[in-house]
Amino acid sequence: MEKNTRLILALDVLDSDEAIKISEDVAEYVDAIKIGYPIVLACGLDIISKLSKLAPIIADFKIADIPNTNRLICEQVFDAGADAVIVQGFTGHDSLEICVNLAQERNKDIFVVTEMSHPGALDFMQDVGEDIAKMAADNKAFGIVAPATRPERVTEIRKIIGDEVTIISPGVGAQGGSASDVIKAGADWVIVGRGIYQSENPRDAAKAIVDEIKTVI
Ligand code: NUP
Repeated sequence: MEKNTRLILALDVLDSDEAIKISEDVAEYVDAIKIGYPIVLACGLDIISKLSKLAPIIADFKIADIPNTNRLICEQVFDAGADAVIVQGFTGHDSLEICVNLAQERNKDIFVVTEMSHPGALDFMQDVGEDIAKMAADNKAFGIVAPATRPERVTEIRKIIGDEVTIISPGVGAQGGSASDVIKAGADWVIVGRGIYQSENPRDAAKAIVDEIKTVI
């Protein structure tokens, strides 16, 4: 994934034509499109190969299973045309390692969730966020998913993982986070969903975020 605009579109829409139209409109301003359960359950796995013509695809399935099942899921998702998969870190090193090994064989990327962006992440996840970040770096994951709603945590996690591991950060806009603040805090990319696809003009919304990011890099 090339670091160019530093914006990733989270495409949580349920209609295939709408998904393609929005993606075409914003393609110039995004380095990747993140898809997840909502769009795949509504439109089918084929949507990945359709969208992959417009941008690299990150499959946000937050995989969280035993190593063998994780591998089977990653194989299906890579076969469907995704360039990267998001996995949960709390399942431990062996569940992660098998995904990273498969991704390396296929020239694909794995992102690991440390602590999520919503308030409930403080109930259980935040306490293990640093340990998960360290495990992700030790196992040579391509990147971490860390919360734009808590830029100070992104800075903490950056200290743990160093500069080799990337950080993609959701929570900008609808969840209250700021694109420029989290980039300053150490994120490589921001992930934005509703702030783009629910706006009247998704292309202008994407451009505005990219322009904001440019003011701090
Ligand atoms: O911690 C996370 N927070 C989060 O919002 C991890 C995620 N993967 N996401 C996803 O990012 C979420 O599922 C959605 O697809 C996107 C944020 O969308 P929005 O709040 O910008 O609409």
